[in-house]
Amino acid sequence: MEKIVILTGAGISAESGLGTFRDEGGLWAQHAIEDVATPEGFARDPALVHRFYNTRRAQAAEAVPNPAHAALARLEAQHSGEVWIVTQNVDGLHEKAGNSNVLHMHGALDGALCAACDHRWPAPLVMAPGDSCPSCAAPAARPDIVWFGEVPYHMERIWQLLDEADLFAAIGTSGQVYPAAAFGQHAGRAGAHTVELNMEASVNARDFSEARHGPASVIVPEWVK
Ligand code: BV8
Repeated sequence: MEKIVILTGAGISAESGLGTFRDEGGLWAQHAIEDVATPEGFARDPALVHRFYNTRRAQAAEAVPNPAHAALARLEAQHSGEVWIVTQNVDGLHEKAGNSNVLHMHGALDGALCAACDHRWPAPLVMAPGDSCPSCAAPAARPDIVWFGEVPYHMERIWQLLDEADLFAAIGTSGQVYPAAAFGQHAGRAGAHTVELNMEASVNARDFSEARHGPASVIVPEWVK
């Protein structure tokens, strides 16, 4: 049975109105990465980091899946083999579209994490410095997001999926953040057919044997058919 593994990045959610990171006016143009997406930034100014994620959590709560997300949900429902989505995105749009095999390697906006005891719980829409952990009561609640320098979630399972994939697709990612940026090369070397679906060629386009360029809401439904 053909196993399909799909990596998604911010580009797949752009047409749902959620900002990407490195496009013109993107999230990293508004905030320095080290200030809002590192543990050091959170320690330095937790209020700024909570504001950054509160804004994105509210936007994600309102966002609706676009035809690219819907096409991947159709693919999982119709494909005879397994379909897995490994997403760098922290919005819940793949689940809203109907996919169930979704691995959030960079965490999720709807999750909260205790920096003191590692307890996880559903995040409130608004978080603030000093929010306490419902388990250990420490005032150490943070967004359950993987920041730079932190180890992404589900890595063992992801490498295994990449080793077993017959088809690997990367959708809407600039290929600049590791370890996700290495998945295309890894899957290709393990024997998968690799395809990149993106607005334009990513920095690691050479890792893919096929490329389709254009807006995700157009090229992903065409690719899924
Ligand atoms: C780790 C938090 C160790 C969530 C994020 C030097 C060399 C190599 C690596 C490193 C290095 N120095 C440091 C590192 C490691 C570092 C890293 O890669 N840094 C980079 C900047 C060099 N990585 C880490 O620290 C990671 N941890 O390495 O731990 C380890 C690893 C493995 C095993 C054990 C230990 C942790 C990385 C996670 C950081 N957290 N964000 C959040 O706030 O959202 S990363 C951030 O970038 C987001 O998560 C985002 O998902 C991710 C990738 O960005 P993209 O999704 O690709 O978005 P981007 O805007 O860049 O691109 C959008 C693309 O879409 C564009 O190509 C555009 O053309 C396209 N597009 C736009 N519109 C559309 C479209 N396509 C189609 N249709 C459209 N409409």
